[in-house]
Amino acid sequence: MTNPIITSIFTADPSAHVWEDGRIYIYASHDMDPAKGCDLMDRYHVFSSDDLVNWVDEGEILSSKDVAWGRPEGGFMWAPDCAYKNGTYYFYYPHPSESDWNQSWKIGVATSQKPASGFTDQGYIPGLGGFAMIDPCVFVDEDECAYMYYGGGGHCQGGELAEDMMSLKGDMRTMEGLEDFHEAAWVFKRNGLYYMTYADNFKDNNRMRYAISKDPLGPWTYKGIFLEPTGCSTTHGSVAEYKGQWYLFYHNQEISGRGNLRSICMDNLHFNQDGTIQTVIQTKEGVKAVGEGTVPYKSKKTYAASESMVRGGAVIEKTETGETVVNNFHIAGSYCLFDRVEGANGGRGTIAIHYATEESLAKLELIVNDTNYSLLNTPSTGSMMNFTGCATITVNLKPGNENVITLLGGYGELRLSFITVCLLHD
Ligand code: FUB
Repeated sequence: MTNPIITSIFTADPSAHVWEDGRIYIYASHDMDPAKGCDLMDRYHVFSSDDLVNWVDEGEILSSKDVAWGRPEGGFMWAPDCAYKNGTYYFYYPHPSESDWNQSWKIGVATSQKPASGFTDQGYIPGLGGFAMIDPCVFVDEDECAYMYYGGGGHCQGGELAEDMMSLKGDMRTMEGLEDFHEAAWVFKRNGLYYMTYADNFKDNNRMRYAISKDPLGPWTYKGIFLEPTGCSTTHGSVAEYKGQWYLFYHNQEISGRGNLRSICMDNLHFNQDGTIQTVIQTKEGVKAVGEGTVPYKSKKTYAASESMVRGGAVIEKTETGETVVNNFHIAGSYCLFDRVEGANGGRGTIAIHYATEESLAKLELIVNDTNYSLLNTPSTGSMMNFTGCATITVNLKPGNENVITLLGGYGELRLSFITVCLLHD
């Protein structure tokens, strides 16, 4: 596995947590492609792994259309976080309630009994929000007390959450001692010490800084910069320990070269003897596997294309090795339609698109039944004969075998080999 760790869709703002099932989960925001600034960000996806190398897209857990109190025009589903307490997962996300978005930020909460599906919006936390107040982070301490941190525009606040995890216990207060705070607060604990990490205001290339405290609500002692610019105008990260090693999760714009089409990454994070954090080395190689890697799929089915399934300029052809593939996806209007795709009892299915392309970043537009999943990345495999490319996304399928998956071309040259659909356990 290399960095970025998710390549098929653009993701940002990773919040990583290890839950009771032993897997590590990343709650990320989704830079939808084609990008329209940050306003089009929508549809949070969750990714899970038990070896840090094989990541499973657990699918979409919430979109702006699920938020009854939200901004009428939708979009603006910015950096989220998730917390677990007494058998319930609480998903926290910043979203405006009005068209005048930056004046009307709220912190919404959706809950589920499962870590990566079944979330239902519960409204927003009373008393939180306002101008530029974004990026919630919830830290649950060893004594089960939960703390909310959030902020933007140079202002960071923290406070205790009530037992219901959806209201405040007292007042929020300004987090004292942070230097050059911009946004992206994240709190974790190690050896009895609380750490707050955050993005700074470094021009056009934010960095990550951190501060420590013996109290979860500060005051904080500023300690320095530990992530230099990633090449992206924003920076946003989280820190988590998994199987005895600490990691930083962050985003860059490595795949797209654009600050509004970002990709999540992870690298090792090391502490010095005195508890200070060493500067994180950003690598292309990523981290080493920490296990075998199991995937929570209950079935897998392969679908190949035939003459009757291609239209608009797309053609079926045989490769040099006799394999049947679809070509001419570079033609606008070309498409390949797989009908009668099994969804069994419905629920989530991971679609894996197997392809070959010479282009650095060709794309396919994916439509499943009535839902447009927008553009999927199909990065280069080096040649139109090398079919090692695999673009994946998890979507919702209908029960039965009447699902229709359409792949639309017009975004670069590639050859499609086949697709697989893996159904996930609910
Ligand atoms: O992704 C939208 C916004 O950009 C986040 O809320 C910020 O932290 C920055 O990453």
